[in-house]
Amino acid sequence: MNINYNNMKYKITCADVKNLPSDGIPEIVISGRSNAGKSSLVNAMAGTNKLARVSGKPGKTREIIYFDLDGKALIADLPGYGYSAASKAVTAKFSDLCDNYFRCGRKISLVLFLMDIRRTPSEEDVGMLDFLNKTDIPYFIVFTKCDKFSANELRKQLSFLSECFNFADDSIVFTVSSKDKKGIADLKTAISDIISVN
Ligand SMILES: Nc1nc2c(ncn2[C@@H]2O[C@H](COP(=O)(O)OP(=O)(O)OP(=O)(O)O)[C@@H](O)[C@H]2O)c(=O)[nH]1
Ligand SMILES: [Mg+2]
Repeated sequence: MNINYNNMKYKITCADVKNLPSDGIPEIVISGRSNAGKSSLVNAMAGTNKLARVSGKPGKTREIIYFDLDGKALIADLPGYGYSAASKAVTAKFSDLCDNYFRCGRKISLVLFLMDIRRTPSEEDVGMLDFLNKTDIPYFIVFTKCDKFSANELRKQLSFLSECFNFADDSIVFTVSSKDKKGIADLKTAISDIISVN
């Protein structure tokens, strides 16, 4: 399907799963720990730095932010988990929102599960992947911030990560950089393929 990623627009902010939009078009969800680069990926895919709010401080995105992708799909930018600097109450509120989101029975066409390639996966990352493997929601694992590594370091880290996770299928693993745009075109093509069969 021909999708114009430059035609991505802000749609709605949801603090509660009661207010999620229902447009009947495929929904792509971006999930991962705080600071993994979720909002930056939205911007990189759209070819702008003005769409989603990005911050060096973890915990920037605190609600579910929806973007409309060329009228053909919705992109949901979730709050990150594992934001330890926030108070317990605030952290619980974020993770309740994410939990409720995944448990509310909504049809999700694809999860983009983001991890900063430099970091050893956290317990929550492993938990998220377990959860995805138990459901039938299709997902891609997207390693972000690849510009931080040389080609050699990247190879080493990917082999470490594939041992950690024991990926069944390499075709769902993407390495990207929102900074220098490496891997973004391939990811967009794979997302478009999913949208076209949903
Ligand atoms: N070098 C580099 N930095 C990146 C990349 N992607 C994101 N960052 C930086 O990582 C930090 C966090 O980025 P965000 O996109 O706000 O991360 P997030 O996952 O949306 O964070 P929360 O909203 O807090 O969950 C920012 O300082 C970004 O500039 C990348 O590809 N390369
Ligand atoms: Mg964010």
